[in-house]
Amino acid sequence: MIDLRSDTVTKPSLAMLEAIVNAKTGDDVYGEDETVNILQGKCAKLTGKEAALFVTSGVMGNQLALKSHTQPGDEVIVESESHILNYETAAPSVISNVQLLPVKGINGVMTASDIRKYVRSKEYYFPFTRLVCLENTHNRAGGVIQPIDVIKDVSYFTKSCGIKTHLDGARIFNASVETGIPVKEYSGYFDSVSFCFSKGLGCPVGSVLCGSREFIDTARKWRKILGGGMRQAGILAAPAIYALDNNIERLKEDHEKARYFAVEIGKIDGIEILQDTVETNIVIFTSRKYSKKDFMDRLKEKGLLISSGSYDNMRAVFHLDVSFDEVSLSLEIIRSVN
Ligand code: TLP
Repeated sequence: MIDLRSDTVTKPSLAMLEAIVNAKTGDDVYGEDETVNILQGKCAKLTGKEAALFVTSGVMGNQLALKSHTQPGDEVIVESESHILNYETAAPSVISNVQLLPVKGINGVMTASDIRKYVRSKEYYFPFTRLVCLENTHNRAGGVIQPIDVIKDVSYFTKSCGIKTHLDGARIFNASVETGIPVKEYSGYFDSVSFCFSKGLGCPVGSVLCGSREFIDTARKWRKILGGGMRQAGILAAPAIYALDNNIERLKEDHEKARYFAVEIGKIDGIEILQDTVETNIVIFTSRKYSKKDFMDRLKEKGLLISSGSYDNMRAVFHLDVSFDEVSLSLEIIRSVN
């Protein structure tokens, strides 16, 4: 089976498994896991933040950020196709008691002038606009990279109104290797940033949240409240360290696979690609001939898994466990069912 459902489906490599076996561990609830501490130090440095917190998942990173930045009754501005709004099980309302305000961007990109219109004035009956979240790369828009000038403008504008910013950087390394802009530069425009080890970096588990020391101390408390305090978590931090040292540059290969796939699938009659250009490792497309479910079932029968995107869209995600040959094979399968 060729699995293009997500870059989360990768299995730990032998080298990662060795890192797990050799990990020095301790009880992280006491702050004594050497490997977790090394990983957190590395992530803080990488993002230019004072501190970092290893967490179980991307959702936990985002939700701890929301919880630590906001007060109940606050409003949080997100892009209308963002992961936080669409795939996090309404957690902001459950955990933080905040209201999300979706702002429609173009291809996942909302600008400072889009956001400006939605910032509340100070009348007592309005919620307080506390936080703006961006997503880079943008998943539902098809791995779109947020343009750095847009990020700069959003940062400048939000700072000028005292609004905090969080970056859902689940796939920030995909953006960084493609643009050449360091993760530290991207992160510098935000109060907090989270990113995932369990996506393109190929780890079995884990994400990280980075920010000021005070912010991370608050997030650590909330992580514990949510049951996310881990003990000998070094066995999960070790593959993450391995991934940071070895698996970042190779993301470019995944982008090449995605671009090749997009060009070829675009030639198939009845298939339409969402993006004008594929910027990173995600390709979103629709079939004019079949319903989404029908098309996906047909592919599955022939040995290809893809995922359901938003609305009529289907999604193929490229990662380190799919070879160039398998990309060609998946195109053959798609041609054969179409
Ligand atoms: N995205 C998953 C699904 O939930 C859709 C995927 O397969 O792409 N932020 C972004 C931008 C994400 O794409 C994801 C995962 C997360 C956060 C959450 O990460 P996890 O799954 O580790 O909680």
